[in-house]
Amino acid sequence: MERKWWHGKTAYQIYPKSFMDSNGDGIGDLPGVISKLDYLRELGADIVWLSPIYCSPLADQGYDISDYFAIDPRFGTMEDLDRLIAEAKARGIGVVMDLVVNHCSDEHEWFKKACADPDGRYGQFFYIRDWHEGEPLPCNWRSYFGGSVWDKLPGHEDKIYLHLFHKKQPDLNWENPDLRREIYRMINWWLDKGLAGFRIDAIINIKKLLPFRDFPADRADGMCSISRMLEEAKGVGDLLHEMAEETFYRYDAFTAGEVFNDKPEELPRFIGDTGCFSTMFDFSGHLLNHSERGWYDQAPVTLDQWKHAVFGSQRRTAEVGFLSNILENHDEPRGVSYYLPPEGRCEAGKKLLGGLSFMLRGLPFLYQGQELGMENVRHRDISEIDDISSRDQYKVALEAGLSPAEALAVVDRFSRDNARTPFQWDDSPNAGFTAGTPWLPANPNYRTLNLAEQRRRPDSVWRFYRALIELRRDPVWAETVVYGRLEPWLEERDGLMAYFRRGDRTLLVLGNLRGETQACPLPGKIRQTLLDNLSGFSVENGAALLAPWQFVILEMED
Ligand code: TEU
Ligand code: CA
Repeated sequence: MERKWWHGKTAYQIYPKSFMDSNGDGIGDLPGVISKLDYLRELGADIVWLSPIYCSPLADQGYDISDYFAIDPRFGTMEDLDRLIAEAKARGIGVVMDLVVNHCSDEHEWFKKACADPDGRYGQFFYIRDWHEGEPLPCNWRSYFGGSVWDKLPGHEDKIYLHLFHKKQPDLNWENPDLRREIYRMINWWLDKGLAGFRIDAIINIKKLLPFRDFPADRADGMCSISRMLEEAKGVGDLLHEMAEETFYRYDAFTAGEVFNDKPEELPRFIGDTGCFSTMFDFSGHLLNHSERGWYDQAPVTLDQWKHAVFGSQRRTAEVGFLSNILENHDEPRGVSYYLPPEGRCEAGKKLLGGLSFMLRGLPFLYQGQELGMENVRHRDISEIDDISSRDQYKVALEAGLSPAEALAVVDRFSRDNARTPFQWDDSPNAGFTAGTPWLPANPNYRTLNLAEQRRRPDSVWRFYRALIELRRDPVWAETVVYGRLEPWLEERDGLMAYFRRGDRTLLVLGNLRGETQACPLPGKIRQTLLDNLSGFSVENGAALLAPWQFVILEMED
């Protein structure tokens, strides 16, 4: 495998709206991010991904872009962004932006022109079809946020357009070379500004199954999940390679693909040496227990399930490339609330989960607040939820017969708002995020769970994450931590997650996934303990006695 400049880095996702508000309007902004660059440096982040800050009506929190070349005034100005890129660079941090090109906003001028003249140039930028009341739709696919993927084209009684996501997110027609050229021009314009690269949104969806057709319904609404068409659609790799050649390769840019529904044979073309992305996220944990029926139908995920899922991903990619390992992002609940059983949601458990994920082979991607062990929030009423996806899933749960209280509990478990509450800087009002009223209330636990408190305490979750990042950059360990082969140890043993990292040194990572002490047989002699989330362990008869939720990184004799 060819070595790349970004392999040894640690990446960090910022959700700008909820990171730091500089002007008291309750919305996080770019000057806020700039004011925290020293913090990011101190933590050890090398690559920072900003969720969208382009002009947007914020129907889907910025994933609905109305102008790819402008910053939304709520987030700041282009000057702020230029300053952010420059000041980050001065601290050795590369800025990565979100590339959202499966769709744009219905308020983008392309879509407005398409509505004005569906048969003209811009009509071809979208999927527009003739349709008359009473006729069947071109296909029965259910949009990701509920309802049909088809809606009436504004201003036309007899035309409809396609949107796989919200109706304010019309899909762009990637079959059209004219559209593709516009997109590549835009990407290069940004890379010329000095971006380190992009996180690429929902990208598998750019290839549609044409001609459109129905699939068997999977819910009472008569519609089917979009995954059905993604399984059949062929040729996304060709589009992605063209994009990479026209843009990313020319700049040696870093790209992280948000890829769901990939096919095994596509892996080398996606993240191999000449792949169209640098890396893609490992969503195997998030896909566990997934149900097409909806969130209400998903059983809680266990740590043992998670272990097998990530080991599976490691196996599939060992000879191919680098995955980006995540526990959470802006679309997911907080990792500690999702993966840890209630009795494990303590600081030891949070460090255990963080350490096990961070030490996998691949690029560690932290999500803002993860380094503090931020947790899910509880809501009293669905009206407190902002996220469109959660509101849809609430309805789905009610329709399936759950009571409002049960449906709300489901939403609390999965809601994207869990990740979107303000970053908890300190115990001052609104967690120190804003001097005004935050657009989404802070998690009330900020009074005890916050950065200022964790900074003061040597055994905090935050200090533990810092130690993990330092280990990854330490020249003594980097070769092994970054490139070392991952080899599971005692893989079939429930309640234990253990693996070797074998490089120029041999590390053994051990995690006790249970709230009881357990003896873990050791494969050899320990040379030293590099990291421990508790305070040591004893060895009896060649086995390490691991305390509940204990996590250790050991150097072993070869
Ligand atoms: O998410 C893509 C995606 O597939 C979503 O359906 C995701 O599974 C869902 O949000 C879970 O509730 C990306 C972005 O990360 C997300 O924030 C956007 O809403 C979406 O694309 C549309 O741009
Ligand atoms: Ca602001």
